[in-house]
Amino acid sequence: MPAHDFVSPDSIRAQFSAAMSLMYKQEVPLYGTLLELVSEINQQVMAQQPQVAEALRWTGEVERLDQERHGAIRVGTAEELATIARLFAVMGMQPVGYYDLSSAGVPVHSTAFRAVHEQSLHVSPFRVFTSLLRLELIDNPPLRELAHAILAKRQIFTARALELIAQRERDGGLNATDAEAFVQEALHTFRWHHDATVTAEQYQQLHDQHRLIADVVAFKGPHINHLTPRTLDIEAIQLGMPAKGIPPKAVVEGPPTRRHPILLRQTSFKALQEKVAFRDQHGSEGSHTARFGEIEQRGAALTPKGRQLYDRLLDATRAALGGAPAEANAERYMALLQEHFAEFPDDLAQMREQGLAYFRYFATEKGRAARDQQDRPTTLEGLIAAGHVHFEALVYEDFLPVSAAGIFQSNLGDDAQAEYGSNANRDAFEAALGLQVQDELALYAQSERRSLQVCAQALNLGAM
Ligand code: OOG
Ligand code: NI
Repeated sequence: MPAHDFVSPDSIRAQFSAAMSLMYKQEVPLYGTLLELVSEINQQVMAQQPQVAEALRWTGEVERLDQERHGAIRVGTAEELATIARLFAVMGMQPVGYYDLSSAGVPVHSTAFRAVHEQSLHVSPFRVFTSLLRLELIDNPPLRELAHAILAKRQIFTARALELIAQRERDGGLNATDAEAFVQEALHTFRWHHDATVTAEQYQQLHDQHRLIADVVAFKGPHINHLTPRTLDIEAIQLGMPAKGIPPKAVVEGPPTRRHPILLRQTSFKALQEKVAFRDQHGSEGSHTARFGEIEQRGAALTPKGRQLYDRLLDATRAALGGAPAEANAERYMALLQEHFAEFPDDLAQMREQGLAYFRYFATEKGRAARDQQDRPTTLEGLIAAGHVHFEALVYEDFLPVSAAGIFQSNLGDDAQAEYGSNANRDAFEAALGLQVQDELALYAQSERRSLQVCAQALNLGAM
C-alpha cells in the first residue's frame, strides 16, 4: 500500500484519546463532572488572566488544552509491557523516563508513553503512565507463584488488535479503515471488566499482600485507572471540587502556587467502589476499588539545574513537616511548601538567565520586519532585548516520582503502606519493555534547539 494512504500516528493517537475519554465518561460518570469543572475554570482563567491566555497562544497550547489528558495503567508481566509498547507505537507514543515507585512502598516501576516532538504533542499530547508490577519484591513465594500462574493465563489484547499491530510493523502504517478498527480494538485492553479472573478467596489473598497486586492480577486486563484533564488553575479546582460532590485528596502534589507554574501539580479524588463477580460467585457480587479521578496543572519543564533546585526544596519542605503530608497536616504542609519555594525565582526572565527551565523562542513581527537590516542584533540576548525574539517556557510533558507516589497512595488507602526499600532497576524495566526509555531532558533540549533554529531562519541569521 502506498505510504500516502496511511493515517498519521498523531491522528490515531488523537482519535484514541477521544475514544478513551468517551469510554471513561460512561464507566466513571464523575469524570464527566470533573471535565465540566475543568472547562469552566479554564475559560475563567483565559478570560480573567490575559497574560496566561497570551502565553498559551504563543506556544499553541491553547489549541491542545481541551483535549489534553493523561491516563494510567498497571500491567502484570514483561510480555504485557512489551506488547503495550508496540500498541502505543502505532499511535506514535514512545516510552519516556523511568520512575521507581518501590522506594515509596508501591511494588511497581513505570514509564510514560507519549509523543516526543513538539509538533506531534501539539496534535495530541495524550500520554499514559504505565507501571509494571514487580512480583520479585513480594516476599511471599506461594503468593508470587499464584500471581504468576494467573497472569500467565490471561491475554489482555484482542486477536484483531495484535494483527493490526503486526500489520503496521510490517507495512509501516495503517489506512483509515484499519486505524479506526485499531482504535476500537485497542480500547478493549483498557476497559473495566466486571468479571474477575480469580475466586473471592484468591482475591483476598492478593489484596492482603497489597491492594495494588489484587488490582493488577485479579482482572482480565489493565483497566485505565484514571484519566486526567489539564487545568490552568488547580487551586480553583481543589476548592471547587466539594461543591460538585467530588472529595479531593488532602494536598496538591508538586510545587506550590506560582505566577509562572513549573513542572506539574496534581490532585485526585478517591477510588470508586466497583462491583465485581468473582469466579466462584455466580449471582452474588464482591467489590473492588481501583479507579479514581485526577486533575493536573502543567508548567515549565526544568533543566537539570532547575530540577535539582526543585528536588532540594521539596525534600526540605518534607523534612520540615516531619512526615508525609496528609489530612491532619495539610495546611502546614502547603504553608511550608510556599515558604521553601520562595527561593525558586518566579519570573521567566530570571528562570531563563539562571538556566532553570527550558524555553521556546519565537521570531516576533518586529524581528521579521528587520530581518534584512544590516545593523540588527544578531545574538540571542540582543534579539530578545530588541524585541525581535520572544520566549515562553517549554511545557513539562512528564511526571514526577514523588507526586506519583502520593497519587498511588491516596487511592490505595493509607493502610497500604509497605516497605520495599529503594529498588530502582531501570535495566530490568528496559529488558521487560524490549526498548530503552528516552531521556526527557534530552527531548526538551532538542525542542528548545529546534525553536532557535526556526527563529534563526525566520530572522535570516545563520545561527543563534
Ligand atoms: C499511577 C499513579 C501516578 C500520576 O499522574 O503521577 C500517576 C497509578 O495509580 O497507576 O498517574
Ligand atoms: Ni495520573
